[in-house]
Amino acid sequence: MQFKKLSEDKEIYNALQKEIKRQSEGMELIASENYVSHAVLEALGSELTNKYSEGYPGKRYYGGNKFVDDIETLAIERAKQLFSAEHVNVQPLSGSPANAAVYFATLKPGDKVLGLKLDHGGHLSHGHPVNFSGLLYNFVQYTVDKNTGKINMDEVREIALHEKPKMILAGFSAYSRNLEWQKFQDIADEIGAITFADIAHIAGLIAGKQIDNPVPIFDIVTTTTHKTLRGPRGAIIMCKQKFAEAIDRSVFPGMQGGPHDNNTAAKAVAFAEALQPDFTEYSRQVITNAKALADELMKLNFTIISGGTDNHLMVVDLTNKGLNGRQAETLLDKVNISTSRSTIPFDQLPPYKPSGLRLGSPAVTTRGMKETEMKQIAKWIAAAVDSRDDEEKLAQIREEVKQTCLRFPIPSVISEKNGFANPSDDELNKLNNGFGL
Ligand code: DSN
Repeated sequence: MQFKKLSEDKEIYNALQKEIKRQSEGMELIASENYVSHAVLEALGSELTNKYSEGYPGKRYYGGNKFVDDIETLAIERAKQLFSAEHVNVQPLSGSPANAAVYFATLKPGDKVLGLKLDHGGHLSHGHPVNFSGLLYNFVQYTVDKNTGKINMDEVREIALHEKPKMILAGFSAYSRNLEWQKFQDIADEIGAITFADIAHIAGLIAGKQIDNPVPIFDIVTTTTHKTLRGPRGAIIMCKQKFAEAIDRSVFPGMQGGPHDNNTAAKAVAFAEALQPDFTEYSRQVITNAKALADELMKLNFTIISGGTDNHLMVVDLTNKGLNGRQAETLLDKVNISTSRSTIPFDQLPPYKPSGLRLGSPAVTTRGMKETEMKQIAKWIAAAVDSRDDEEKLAQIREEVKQTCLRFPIPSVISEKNGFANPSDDELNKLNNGFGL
């Protein structure tokens, strides 16, 4: 038996409708999340999911790939244009597999890599001992400076000259300052190391020309496509031509089988959107909003690691507020504000209930929110923390958050009303008030 439409599968349909409602009525401050456009959702839900395409355009191991070749070639060309890349592989299924493919292409097990420590803002796949990266390779790590909360490039250089890693990795999942790409490259040149940047968090801000682009400088750069870049879940690898063959071989047949062609199409759509002038405006507003949120939180006596932000995110040290990141995450969920707990540099608490909370502005900016809403969000966070045992006050905040969210619709709201493939022009136009389409 096949379902004629999703609503006939009541269990999945009902859960999905609840999730759409949650996204619609909730303030999304998870720094790595965003809302894709209706066009990206259409590509994701397309018949391309039916196809197998192991290999690369013009060199497939299955028949019937003429149009998939066209789509993958478009995705590659658009990504090259967006990031000024010499070579792009658009097949990685997500960030960690992309990073794994980079290591497999360039290192042997046991080789030394220098990367940012996880609790200082790094990522699991940058050498954490429980991750494949830390298990297979010999990672040494740099940290942020205890006083400034910022990466000190003199210290990175000192460690690099002493340790002589084969690869230097620059990138983060919880660091709010700009990285000095050229300084990383200069240090790598001194010791003959490969440079690898993971720009998963800031790719959209780079594409929107608000943050310097490491792609023309670094040997290899990976990014996920679903964070500030506002595309489907997935990743890409960009590299200098001399690494192209090794990277492609590492992704397929080294790491992966058939690419997800519906995701490839959706990536191509997102890249085309990011090439438009309004994406520059979007990424500028993402940073403006993050700064407004950080400034207002600091006025309300919250401690922001490094004293502010240059990008879309910030890490709040909650120590002076008498609750940990896990408690804050749970508390804010109660008032429809989604956040993610975070370690802070030199954290005294364990990662499951760390001292910090990571906040980000990409999703709320896509909905069209600006500085006024950011200041209000900071006030709601402060009020929720101050009134954490007052259920009545929390209910009042939740209602205010919900009413604000409903004024800024998300693309998926369309699917709830009219069926996924048939939004009315009016509904599509309404989203143009924000940065949704
Ligand atoms: N899970 C992502 C994040 O939240 O930053 C990184 O992989």
